[in-house]
Amino acid sequence: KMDWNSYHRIDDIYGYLNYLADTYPRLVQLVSIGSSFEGRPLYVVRISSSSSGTKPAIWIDGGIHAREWISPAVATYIIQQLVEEPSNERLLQNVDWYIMPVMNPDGYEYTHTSNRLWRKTRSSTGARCRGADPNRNFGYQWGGKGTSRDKCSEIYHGANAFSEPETRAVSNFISGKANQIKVYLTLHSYGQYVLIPWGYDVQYPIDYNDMKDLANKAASKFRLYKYTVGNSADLLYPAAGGSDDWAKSIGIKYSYTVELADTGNHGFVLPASFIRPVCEDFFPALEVFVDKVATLK
Ligand code: 0X9
Ligand code: ZN
Repeated sequence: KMDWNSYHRIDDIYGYLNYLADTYPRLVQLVSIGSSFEGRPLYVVRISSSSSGTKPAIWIDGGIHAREWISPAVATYIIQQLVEEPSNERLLQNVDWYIMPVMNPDGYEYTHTSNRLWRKTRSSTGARCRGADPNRNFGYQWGGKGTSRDKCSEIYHGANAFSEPETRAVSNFISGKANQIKVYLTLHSYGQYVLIPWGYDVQYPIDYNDMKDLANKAASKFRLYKYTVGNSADLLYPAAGGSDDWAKSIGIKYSYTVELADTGNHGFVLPASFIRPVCEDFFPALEVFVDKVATLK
């Protein structure tokens, strides 16, 4: 089973997802949307209280970057709360959920076995260095600012857009549901930011103010950690080929990158004692997205 007092290996996480799907078959479907480079399944958890299910949906992913362990921990916590906590039932009333807790399972496992600070996928590049940065590999403004064609770089953009099986599977799955998915949230660490596109350059979507209003509302729910809301390229740096920009580009209006705790004291190596507080602090913000989706026409 699962707990949020320690970080877990990929097999434990996948075991938990399978357990939930077996235990709550009317509520939870485990969809394998493809295979990672090393052959692991790429799991999306669909949570829906209706059997005919096409309510507007919220997508959440974690674990794009291997070393950002708090991200899969928060994503699995959200799944647990939505499925196993009866008081959260109203979050399922008007909304379907697609949650992919570990988008880059090969990288995630590699940070447990070999290199705690690995970031990228584990695909072979033909060169000495493995892997592409999945958050430079999406097909919008691919290869632009803040990316590298050096295969050994941490921000290597890959051989081409969607060269990685992980990003390709996600883009195929989301593209097929682009009309249903109203909110795209991708969980990263660290910095305590809610980042708004565009990320490829200091550019603002035409509906930037709508996006910022919703992000501010969500951020106002945080009690323990203070998150800064703003444009991604402004607050961090321009970086092209990100998943948030791609989701925005295909018409998902409310697309955000959340950089979870902390602000750099522990950075990527956040102690396990932070998992519960970060999860519990984040969860109430989801209500804000649910309310928005439920009232969209
Ligand atoms: O650089 C990234 O990919 C993200 N930061 S992280 O420290 N988790 O690596 C920020 C991505 C923001 N979005 C875009 N630049 N599109
Ligand atoms: Zn990241």
